[in-house]
Amino acid sequence: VCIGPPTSKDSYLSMPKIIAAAEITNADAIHPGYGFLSENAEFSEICRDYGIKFIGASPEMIRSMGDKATAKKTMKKAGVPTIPGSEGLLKSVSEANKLAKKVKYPVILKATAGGGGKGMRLVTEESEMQGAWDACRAEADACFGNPELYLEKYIEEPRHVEIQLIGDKFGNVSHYSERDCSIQRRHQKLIEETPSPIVSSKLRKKMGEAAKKGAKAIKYEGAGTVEFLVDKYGEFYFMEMNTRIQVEHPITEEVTDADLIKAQIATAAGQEIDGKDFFPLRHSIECRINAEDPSKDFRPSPGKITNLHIPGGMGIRVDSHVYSGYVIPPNYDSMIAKLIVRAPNREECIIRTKRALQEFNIEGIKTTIPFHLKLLDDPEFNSGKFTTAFMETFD
Ligand code: MV4
Repeated sequence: VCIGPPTSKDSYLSMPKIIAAAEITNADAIHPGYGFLSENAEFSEICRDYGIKFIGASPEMIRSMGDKATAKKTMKKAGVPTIPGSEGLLKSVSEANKLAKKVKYPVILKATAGGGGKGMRLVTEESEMQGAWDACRAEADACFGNPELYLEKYIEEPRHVEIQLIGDKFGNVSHYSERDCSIQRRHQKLIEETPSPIVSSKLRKKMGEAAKKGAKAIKYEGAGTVEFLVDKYGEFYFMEMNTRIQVEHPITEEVTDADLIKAQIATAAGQEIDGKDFFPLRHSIECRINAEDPSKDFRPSPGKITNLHIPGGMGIRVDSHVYSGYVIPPNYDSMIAKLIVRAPNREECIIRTKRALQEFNIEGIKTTIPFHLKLLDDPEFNSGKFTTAFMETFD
């Protein structure tokens, strides 16, 4: 169904166009994927009004988790560990100064409407607070139309570890263990793995139970992910909750043998789940193959794929829509494929991922494949002892 011109604003982000496509095909439900309208409360609400099942969170859930200060308050009340800081929104810069003194510098100012890295300012001492406050509020207002901020103690060199969940309408919630997404560049994930090299089976159980407790408190339905920061002492703290399926969900499927999209559709259709949890049976790594030039600051590299060879064999999964002759338009996200590899353990998984990346051949455009090959040879990556700061020193 043609939903409009290439510009996303007039097609994939146009609610009337998507609803019209659903109407003319007599669709019972819409699976929103990730990005676009997948976490849009208004769209979730419109689907409900039109009697089309939105395979995603309710508008109320999207709104409550989309406001980060409210989400944090809700999780704290449910007994999920949170980072010390303000109880909700900051009223003034003097309140920010008072709280920063109490939790001790460094602290971080965060936009309540933010998330994913936009609208944040690190503050290392009181003399920086006023400037950071003004800049952060202005950025938050410009980006999200909401200048409200909250404050947290800054966790230095943390790991990003997230827990996958599925909930049903009967209040049952299962967790599917964690994914480690610590390797990011400008808040864009490049590679994800599970299990996390820093998560013991004891910590996995604790984080899984905490995420489930939070999800049950809000009667969460469908697929969701609770993001945690893990500090160098192995303490974990709630950061955000994503009310959608995520790009990196296949690695969870590869290690748990679960089908997360099937579980999403089943729970959206009102089926009951047993609430049992899923634990990793092996290791999995995902490399995001983007049409970008890593030697030119990862700048987008759209255009025609003139020749393509996709790797295969044992433990290799490639999720992609591209083929030889395909033209990557400049209008959308640059991710063109996901290479998802599974193996009995991390060491073998890294070796197998390197083999698959060497076999991958994409001609006509630049991709992140050379970057991944270099990363997988890095001693720090191989040791498993890296943090979210890793990319700042990797070149
Ligand atoms: C933090 C933090 C340290 N301390 N909060 C970045 C994205 C947004 N979701 C929250 N982020 C962070 N919040 C406190 N209190 C460090 C980050 C952060 C980060 C987190 C996960 C993965 C990569 C990151 C890169 C830079 C900063």
